[in-house]
Amino acid sequence: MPSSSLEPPVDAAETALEVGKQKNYAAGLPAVRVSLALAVREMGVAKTARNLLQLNQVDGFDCMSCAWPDPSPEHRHTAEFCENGAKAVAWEGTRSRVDREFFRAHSVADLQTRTGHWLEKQGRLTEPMVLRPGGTHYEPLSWADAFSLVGAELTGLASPDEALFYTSGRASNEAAFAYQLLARAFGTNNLPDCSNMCHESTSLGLAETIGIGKGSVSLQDLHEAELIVISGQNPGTNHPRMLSALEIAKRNGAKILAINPLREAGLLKFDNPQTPRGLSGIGTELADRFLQIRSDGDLALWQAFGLLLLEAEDRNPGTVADRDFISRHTHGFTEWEENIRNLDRQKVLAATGLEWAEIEAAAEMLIASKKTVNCWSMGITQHRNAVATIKEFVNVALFQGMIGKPGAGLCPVRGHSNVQGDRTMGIWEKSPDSFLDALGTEFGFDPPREHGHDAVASVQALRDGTAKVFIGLGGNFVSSMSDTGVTEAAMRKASLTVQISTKLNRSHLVTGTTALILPTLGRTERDLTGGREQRVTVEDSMSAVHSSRGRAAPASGSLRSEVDIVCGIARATLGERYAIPWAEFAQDYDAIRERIGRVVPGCEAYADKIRRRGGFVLPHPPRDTRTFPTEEQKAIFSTSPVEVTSVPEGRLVLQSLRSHDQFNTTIYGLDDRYRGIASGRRVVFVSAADLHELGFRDGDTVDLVSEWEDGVTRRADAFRLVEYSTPKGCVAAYYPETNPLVPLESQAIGSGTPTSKWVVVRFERA
Ligand SMILES: Nc1nc2c(c(=O)[nH]1)N[C@H]1C(S)=C(S)[C@@H](COP(=O)(O)OP(=O)(O)OC[C@H]3O[C@@H](n4cnc5c(=O)[nH]c(N)nc54)[C@H](O)[C@@H]3O)O[C@H]1N2
Ligand SMILES: Nc1nc2c(c(=O)[nH]1)N[C@H]1C(S)=C(S)[C@@H](COP(=O)(O)OP(=O)(O)OC[C@H]3O[C@@H](n4cnc5c(=O)[nH]c(N)nc54)[C@H](O)[C@@H]3O)O[C@H]1N2
Ligand code: SF4
Ligand SMILES: [Mo]
Repeated sequence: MPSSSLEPPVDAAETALEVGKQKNYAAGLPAVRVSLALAVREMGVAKTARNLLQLNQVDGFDCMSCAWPDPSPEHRHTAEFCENGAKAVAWEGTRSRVDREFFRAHSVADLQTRTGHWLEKQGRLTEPMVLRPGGTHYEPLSWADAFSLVGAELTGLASPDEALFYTSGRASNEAAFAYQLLARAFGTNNLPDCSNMCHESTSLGLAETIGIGKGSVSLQDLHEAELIVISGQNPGTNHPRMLSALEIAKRNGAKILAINPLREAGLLKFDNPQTPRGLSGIGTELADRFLQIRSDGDLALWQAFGLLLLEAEDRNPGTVADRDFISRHTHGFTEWEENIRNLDRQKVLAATGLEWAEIEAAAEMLIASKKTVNCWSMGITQHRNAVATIKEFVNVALFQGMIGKPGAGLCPVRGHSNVQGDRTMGIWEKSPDSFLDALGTEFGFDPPREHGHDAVASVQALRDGTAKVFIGLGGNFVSSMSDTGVTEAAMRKASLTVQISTKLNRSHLVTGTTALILPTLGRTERDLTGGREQRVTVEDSMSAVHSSRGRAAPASGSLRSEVDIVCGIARATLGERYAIPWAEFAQDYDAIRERIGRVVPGCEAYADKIRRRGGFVLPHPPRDTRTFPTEEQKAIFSTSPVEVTSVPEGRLVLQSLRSHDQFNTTIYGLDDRYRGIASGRRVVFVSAADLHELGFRDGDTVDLVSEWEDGVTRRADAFRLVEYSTPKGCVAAYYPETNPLVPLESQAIGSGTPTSKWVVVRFERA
């Protein structure tokens, strides 16, 4: 079969690629230097100072980068942000603009040859633009015309289920609530979101076991923990302020166990640039033990931990297991114990690539700890066995009674700053009946009950012609989704694609017959919708909800807020249907918050609660009262078989991950400082043993070819091999460049998340 992938363009500057030494610490002075240099270049000196001083402050705006929580108001610094938060602010606050002259000068065909980095670097979008059927260039149009165009297309569909309402995790709670209401009042649950590609496995694994798909810890728990386990996460790059929390925990005596195929700098040592110690380079050592695990070996590892904990309990009854917790609060312990006692150690060694003694030493850390926090991110969720792995985390936590007590708990670390909030607000293709009932009662209609499409199913529906309109509330669906070739071909079959965006990206260029760009305000900007100063609200990774208000002048006078745009589309599409007061919503976001308060569980009196200094924390029954809202009203022990997934001779397992200089498909620059990469992104990190065995050398250029059961060959060409410390058989390269290699149907079991961390590839000499 021929290659299925269109190759996204490659940056000409990549020829300057340099490979240096991998770092063994994160942050320090370079972090300050790099972030300030980028901020000043993009925003100028005065705006840099103004913006950064409001970042994550109680009366300022919430960092739009990751979902890491803020310390309580009294513990906040004047500079409560990290290098990557500063980069995100600078990127949004840039002085560059993409206006109608820009689009006149650049045809869509021309823009398709540019990289994602180049596209976003051109600056902020300034006014609504349309690409008409057969058109070569985007042209300006009025907001009124843009809304009627969307309304006409949506109302002309044969079924509401032919429309897809995608959300990226930056949308505020108010925008998200209005958006899901629009989709459901229109008649569909097709609400795919970036969560489908991200922490869906977490949401499912936790909902099925503890009854709620969210983490059970607060920042305080992290500070008080005796042991913090960090699996499948690179906090130094992706959640940099987590390192401050780890530093506090270490000072309080915590131990850290890190589990990762790569020895990420931010897991090893933190030089906190806000302390003299950090600036002098003394810093804080982080991981006390590091397990360099093979890809997707975590399920087997945690079953081995389970076994070793059971055996330790046998030796010293009552010292490891929390019998009281198990008997009062859990279900299924006996089956789990039986499954674990039969564990095949050889399978564990094969799956993890670790020595039994290393696993034992790590298990000793769990055995010794009375307060363990278990953290994870994409290295766990984007695997075929992700849901089973997360359930195994839960098993071990339940055995030791680590849920609902201070200093302990489960800590999935979310990605996008408001991805968790969007879910709370009903951005979910599978929202439960209880939510739909409340929504229907509040607005006087019967919401559709049939589950909608998730991200993968959305591509399939476009591909198969059963979906025709795609609306993106933020994000860059084309580049963030798996199987770029298939996804792009599917998007081109749409009749209309609409992107509500701040910056230009590939999703504006790979479009349906008609395409719209609707430019929106960012978090940093003053929102004067309805003639008054509006604020929005967001929820972080630890369920804390608070408000966010930007102060900067908008990038252009024509920008509209996300709320205003959603309400505009709703009015043009639904008119007076169900008498939903869209105009009032856009006039005063408190009108939306009032409805949120009546529909969303835990948000009663929402409009009042978010006025509290620092906001409020949403209820979480397992954390708060050790009640588990499952069918059994107990936490569930589950059993899963361990599969050792082997790959054919000469093949390798590729994981796709983030460099230090990107936020998802937003590429700030071409460096990955901690991994020693400069001026380029087309690299593959590979072990010395694999290089030797396959007959390649560091510095060789190869094409990556992925192999999947459908027999289709997917390629991504011209990557430089970089010898690196990674387990034999496991290689790594950046996303989104490697998305052409991830087969659409390669998904995590149950959650449907693309297996971005598990792609079988071979190298071909370029
Ligand atoms: N600066 C910055 N911040 C971000 C983002 C960004 O792009 N840039 N993205 C945001 C988003 S949306 C998200 S979801 C998060 C992502 O945050 P992370 O999950 O930290 O992101 P990745 O770069 O995908 O890193 C995955 C990590 O998992 C490890 N890993 C891969 N496979 C396995 C495995 O099988 N087992 C184990 N134990 N580890 C494995 C990898 O080596 C890597 O360290 O970050 C958020 N924050
Ligand atoms: N191979 C591979 N693929 C992956 C992953 C991986 O690890 N490997 N990770 C997955 C994960 S975890 C995620 S979360 C997804 C991310 O998928 P998305 O959320 O779809 O992608 P982003 O790159 O975050 O979106 C960037 C765009 O968002 C727009 N934007 C920025 N700020 C705002 C705003 O305030 N409002 C609006 N309306 N628009 C804004 C800008 O136009 C920008 O170009 O990618 C997934 N894809
Ligand atoms: S840790 Fe995340 S939320 Fe905090 S400042 Fe850094 S990027 Fe922003
Ligand atoms: Mo994510």
